Amino acid sequence: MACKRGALIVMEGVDKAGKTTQCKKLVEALQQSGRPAEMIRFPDRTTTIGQLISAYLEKKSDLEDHTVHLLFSANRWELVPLMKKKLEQGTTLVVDRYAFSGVAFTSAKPGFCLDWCMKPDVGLPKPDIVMFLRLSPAEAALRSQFGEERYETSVFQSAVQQNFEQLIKDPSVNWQAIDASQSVEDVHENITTHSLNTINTSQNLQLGEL
Ligand code: DGP
Repeated sequence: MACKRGALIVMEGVDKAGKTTQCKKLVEALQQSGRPAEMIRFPDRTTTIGQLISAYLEKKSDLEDHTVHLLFSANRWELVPLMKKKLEQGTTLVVDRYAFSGVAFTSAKPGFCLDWCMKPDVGLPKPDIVMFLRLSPAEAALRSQFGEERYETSVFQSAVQQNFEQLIKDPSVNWQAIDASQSVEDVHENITTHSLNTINTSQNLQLGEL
C-alpha cells in the first residue's frame, strides 16, 4: 500500500502573534503522537537568496521593493522540491509563514495591490490549512518591543493586519482564524485539534496548487 501523504499546515499572522512558538509546539506534539512532522520557516535565511533577504531585513542592504518581493517568492520556490518529497514520504510540514505573508507585507507598501503580489506564488503547493493567528496590533505591541528589523513598526504591522483580514476572505484557501490572544496552551490545543483533522482528511486528497 502506498504511504499516505503528509499535510501542509501553514501558520500566518502579524509579528508577535506567536507563530514560531506554536509551530514548534505543534511539531513536538505531532512527533510525540507518532506522526512524522517537521517545521519549515520562511524566509529561509540559510540559502543564497535567503541571505540577500536577511541582509535586507537587517537593513544592511537596500533592495527595490518589487525585487525583494520576487526574492521572497523565489525563496519559497527553491524549497518546493524538498517540500513535495517530504509530503509524499508522509511527513507533515508545519510552515512558519508562506505566500500570504508575502502578499500581506508587500501590499502594505505604497503602490502594491494584493493581486500583483500573489502572482509570483501562483503554483506553489497549496496548504491543506492556513491558520491565521489573529492578534490586534495593540495587543501585539504589548507583548514585547519590536526589534530593529525592517517592517517592525506598529504602523506597518497595522497595514499588514488589514491585508491579512482581506486575504482570509478568499474561499479558495482553507483559512482557519485562531484567537491568538488566548494563553499559549489554549492556542496550542486549538491548533492541534485543527491540525489532526486536517492530517486525517488531507491524506486522501491530492496536494493542490495555489
Ligand atoms: P520572521 O523571520 O518570521 O520574523 O520574518 C521576517 C520578516 O519578513 C517579518 O517582518 C515578515 C517579513 N516577511 C516574511 N515573508 C515575507 C514576504 O514574502 N515578503 C515580504 N515583503 N515580507 C515578508
